[in-house]
Amino acid sequence: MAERTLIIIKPDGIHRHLAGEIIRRFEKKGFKLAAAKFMQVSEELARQLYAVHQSKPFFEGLVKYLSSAPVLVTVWQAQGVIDMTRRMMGATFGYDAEPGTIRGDFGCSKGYNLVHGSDSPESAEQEIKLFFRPDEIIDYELADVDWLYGKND
Ligand code: DAT
Ligand code: MG
Repeated sequence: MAERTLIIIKPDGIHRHLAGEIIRRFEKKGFKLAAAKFMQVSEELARQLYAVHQSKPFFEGLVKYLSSAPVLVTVWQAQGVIDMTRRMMGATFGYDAEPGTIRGDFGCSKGYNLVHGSDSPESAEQEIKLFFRPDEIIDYELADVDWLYGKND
């Protein structure tokens, strides 16, 4: 099965009306949407998602940020989707991120950065489990799959 990743449109993405724009980029790239949930993340769940950053000075602020307003949690599927989505998101903060990336095009904050994306197959698997039951992730074939992934050789 092709790789999956967890992408969260964070509170600032929702409040700044950028959810559609962010989804549009992943959709047009050709990734398959496998799950989506609009929700308010509890502080406890935010702590679990960001557990690797527990000891960092910004951890508490990060937990507050993610749980402060609703988010749109999505799962996308494609071969190599983790690396591609990370590159499409850009560097962690908008002031460093290249133009053309999501963070580079829409943000310059030192705390808010619009979007979360898993950074490895292992973290993707763990993170997806935090937000979705197996039956909430939909397996289906895109109608244009041959045109999307076809090779000219
Ligand atoms: P990324 O979201 O690019 O994977 P990360 O995993 O290193 O970045 O950090 C997770 C989140 O923590 C990030 O989206 C924003 C926040 N963060 C990271 N470094 C920070 C810092 N130096 N100050 C404040 N927040 C930070
Ligand atoms: Mg990260």
